Amino acid sequence: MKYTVVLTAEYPSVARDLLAGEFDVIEHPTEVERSEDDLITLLDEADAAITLLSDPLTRRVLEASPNLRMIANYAVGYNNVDVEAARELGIRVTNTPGVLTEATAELTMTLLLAVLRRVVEGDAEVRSTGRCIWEPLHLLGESAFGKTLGIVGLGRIGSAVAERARAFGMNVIGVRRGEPLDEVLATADILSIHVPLTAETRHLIDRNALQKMKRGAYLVNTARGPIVDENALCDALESGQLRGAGLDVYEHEPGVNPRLLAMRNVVLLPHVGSATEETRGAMARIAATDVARFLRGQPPLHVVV
Ligand code: 8YV
Repeated sequence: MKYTVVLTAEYPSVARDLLAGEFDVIEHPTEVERSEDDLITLLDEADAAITLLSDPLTRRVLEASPNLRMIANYAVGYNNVDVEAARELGIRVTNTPGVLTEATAELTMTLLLAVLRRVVEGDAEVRSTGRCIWEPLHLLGESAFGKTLGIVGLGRIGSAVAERARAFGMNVIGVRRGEPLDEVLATADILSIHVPLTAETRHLIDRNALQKMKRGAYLVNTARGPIVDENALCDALESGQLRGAGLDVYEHEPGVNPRLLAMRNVVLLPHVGSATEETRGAMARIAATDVARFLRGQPPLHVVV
């Protein structure tokens, strides 16, 4: 009897190619707002599944999925999985670390530079006027060179951002996860978030933290939205406490705070940190390889629990 692997979305084809033949593969269309009940239905037959960050793998879902022995989460983050419940139920969980470090660090620099240099405003202007207007005081931004970048979280991605920022002539200061933030908040001209979302990091950047930042500083977030109190961020942007923000992630994805949509001093991307062909393909290969290894009785290579 073949094991059944459920793919909860359309992943790069390498995932299917690595699994089809040896296993029964059931592929579902991508769904960014899947409910627990929908997921329970999808996982009914699954011995293993490759899942998206937007799949709520709660205790209820895990308990209601009788055959499920393994989840390969198609992301380095796994805040969508109740890891404690998985551990108790003996469900193996894997993730896709490493292969998205560079892509996410590049996107962080993209957002940082785009906000400082008002790239999106400039693009919108050229398109709407059909003209290239040159004036000495027009669309002035700020230089990254000589600025201090504060990095919250010095893991793989935070360290890769530090390396890139230094190449742009920035001073880089960082704090490791769990260390006090006061100094980095008070010193950074731009603050960039690179910690995972956990109970401890939820609203790590709250109203109080935003108040401790330099007036006119910037915030970049390519990690997870709920690490920042989005309402407090909107207040800080509206009051001028922050001059701008570059965001790839939001507190209530797929929703985006309407206040952010109305601001010209923020650059908003749809959670595309890992969205390069190279990286998404590599993530699919890692997830599928670990599923195959697990179902063959070999240890997976990227174990969370
Ligand atoms: C993914 C991510 O785009 O890996 C992560 O943690 O946030 C991104 O790489 C997203 O998780 C896709 O599920």
